[in-house]
Amino acid sequence: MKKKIIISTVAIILCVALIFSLTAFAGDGFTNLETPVNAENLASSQIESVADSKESKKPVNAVDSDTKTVWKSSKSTDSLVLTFKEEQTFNTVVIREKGWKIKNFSLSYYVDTPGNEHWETFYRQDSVEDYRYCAFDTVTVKQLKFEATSTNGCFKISEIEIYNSPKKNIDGFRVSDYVVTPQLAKGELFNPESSNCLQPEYCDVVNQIHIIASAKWNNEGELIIPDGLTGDELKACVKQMRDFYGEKDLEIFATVFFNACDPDTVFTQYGDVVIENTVAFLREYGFDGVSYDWEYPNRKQWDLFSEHLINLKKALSKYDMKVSCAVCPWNFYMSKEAIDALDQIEIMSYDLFDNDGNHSSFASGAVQPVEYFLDKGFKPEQINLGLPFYARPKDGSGIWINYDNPEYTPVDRFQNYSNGMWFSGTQMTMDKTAYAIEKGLGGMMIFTATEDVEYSSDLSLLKSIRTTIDTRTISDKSKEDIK
Ligand SMILES: [Ca+2]
Repeated sequence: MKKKIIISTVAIILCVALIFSLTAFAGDGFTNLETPVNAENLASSQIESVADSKESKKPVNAVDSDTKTVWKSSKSTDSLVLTFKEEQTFNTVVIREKGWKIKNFSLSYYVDTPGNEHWETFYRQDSVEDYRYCAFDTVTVKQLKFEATSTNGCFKISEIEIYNSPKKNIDGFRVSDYVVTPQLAKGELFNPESSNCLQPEYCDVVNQIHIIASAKWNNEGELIIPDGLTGDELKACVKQMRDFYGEKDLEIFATVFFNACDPDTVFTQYGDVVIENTVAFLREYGFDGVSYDWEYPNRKQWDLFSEHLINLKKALSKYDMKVSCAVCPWNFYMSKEAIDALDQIEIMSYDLFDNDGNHSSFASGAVQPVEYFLDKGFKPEQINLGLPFYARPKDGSGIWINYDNPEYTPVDRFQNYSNGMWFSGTQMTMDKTAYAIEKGLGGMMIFTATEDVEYSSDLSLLKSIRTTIDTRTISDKSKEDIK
């Protein structure tokens, strides 16, 4: 999370993030990433022919199921036409690029209606960057065209894969959002006059809310409700949110900050006290769990923090309450025991600038962060992948633009770059959500839903998440409903 809450901290770490991101994303480390789809690759089994603009033989290297062989384009913009033996139905394309030359690409199918023959573009996005997972509504076609429409020169495609990904049987896919206490306390979230008012459909998408900052530690290990809010008001806020949801699934977490104390003192002198106080606080105010957002522990503090998390989870288990952390894909030293103790993490997979200045591309905002935390030992189901509902400038400067800012909101579902700013647009949001489902992740995290456009708009990011879950998953619960 973070953003405007602690912009100055963000600005300082930005430089560090930039260095890490450039280092982390500068190779072709993910070209061989295993595709998680449980389906046949139609590009290897059902292809009759494949041709580029020069009709050379090399294009076959893009569909030979060997990531070491590549099709190298003969010019900076080029296309590949894949013709199936017969019409194929699919909803997913994976593209693997060696090197990072592609800056815009599209997918089209051929419409052979007599008198109206043409290539119909149904998907467009920006960079490929090693591994690009593209999710879309099912198409049934005889020919598919991949076209790189803007590049930094001749490019190399090692594989194009095509799948008809079946619906995954998932119950309880999490969608977490952050709300801030001032918005709650002022009643903005439920005031139709306010731009921060939650729309009724919010409850159909978001099923977990983290309230920032419900409390801060002081140096005696007490949990202090921040200025501007009384205990009764906080209690009322939690109740109001539950009333808003009625019978619908909802978990509410108290996000706790360490910025009003010396955490080392609390850990070493009040370790047991702060755990007792946390349990009491969560029970008193009606929370389902605690979520930490510590940006950022130093190396030694990671050990103290890890110990705290293990002991806290033990104490909260008695009450069936959860422990969660917002985390960044670098400088992460949590112990394996603490990793196992956590119920979930929210990956802050944004503000991570790639070579194009995109702070949450598919590579920097999905592939790299997910692999990072799987590699650390998290189970997929513990992970919530973060989605920014805001843009950052290409130059990485300290500016945040809300998605619903009319001067910047993308004009169609494929657009991520707008007026010098990088968003994760509607299609990108679908791709990341579908990828998370495919990888078996526990869910998504949003920062934050109040920045979305109206739910009725085709550009609504919340709606994009909902649509992706509906088209890519089926739950035992919904199966029972069908019966
Ligand atoms: Ca190949």
